Amino acid sequence: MAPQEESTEEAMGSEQKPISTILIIIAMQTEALPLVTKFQLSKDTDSLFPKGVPWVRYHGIYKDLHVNIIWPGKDILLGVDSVGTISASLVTYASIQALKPDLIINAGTAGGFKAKGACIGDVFLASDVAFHDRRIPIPVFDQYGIGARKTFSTPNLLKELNLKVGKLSTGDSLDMSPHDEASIVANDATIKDMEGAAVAYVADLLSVPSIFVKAVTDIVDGDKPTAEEFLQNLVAVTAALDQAVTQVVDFINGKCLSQL
Ligand code: FMC
Repeated sequence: MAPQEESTEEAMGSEQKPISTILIIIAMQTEALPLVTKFQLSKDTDSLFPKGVPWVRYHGIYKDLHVNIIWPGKDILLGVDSVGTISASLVTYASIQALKPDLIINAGTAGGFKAKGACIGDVFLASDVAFHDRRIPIPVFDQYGIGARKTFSTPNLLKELNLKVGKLSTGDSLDMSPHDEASIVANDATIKDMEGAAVAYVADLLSVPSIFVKAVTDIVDGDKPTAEEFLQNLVAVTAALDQAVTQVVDFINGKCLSQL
């Protein structure tokens, strides 16, 4: 058999075997810890990651799944969660290399646009992701900067769970400059975060399907200051997020990628 045919068969095989290993990438400790408890995961003692990095892996068996929660940890100098695209890309890359997951779930909080139907506490499954702070006004580089891509399609999961669907726009700021706003509108986004499109880029690069579960902590086009609203709602909205992620994982259990 020609090598090309073999690899096609292999690829089809992985679509049809039950999902075995999942990687849940979560930027903030507050979001991650309730899920660590829920899935009864333990902290990795013998880190897969290079010595000295703050990245943390929690792992264990939940139902028929090897579940890994990866949290980029606290910044070594400042002691705050390592949010944003750089840490998200690095941990996604290192975790895929080490764990060869069947599926990635990027779970987290996000800002939502009420004009597009988002409310505080809503949980979204992103249909598409793109960046809003990588402006390169040269033909084709402009599209590279935006980095728009579709997420892995999960029609059955959507039918089963009560999640909203919308496009996600990612950038490295919590606030929104007028430039960012114009790009977010151009991206047709309903929700805005600081990691999603970066995780999607790395997952695509290494051919791992990825989905994005995002809960709305703040209304970007509302009248409250974002940082204040975000901090006020973080804990309560995290409960909704964690409930949705548990439902997603329960749905995935025992299924193949093609059944999602
Ligand atoms: N804009 C951008 N990011 C976020 C947001 C908003 N209005 N609300 N919540 C978030 C997410 C980001 O993805 C970060 O992980 C964290 O919460 C805020 O630092």
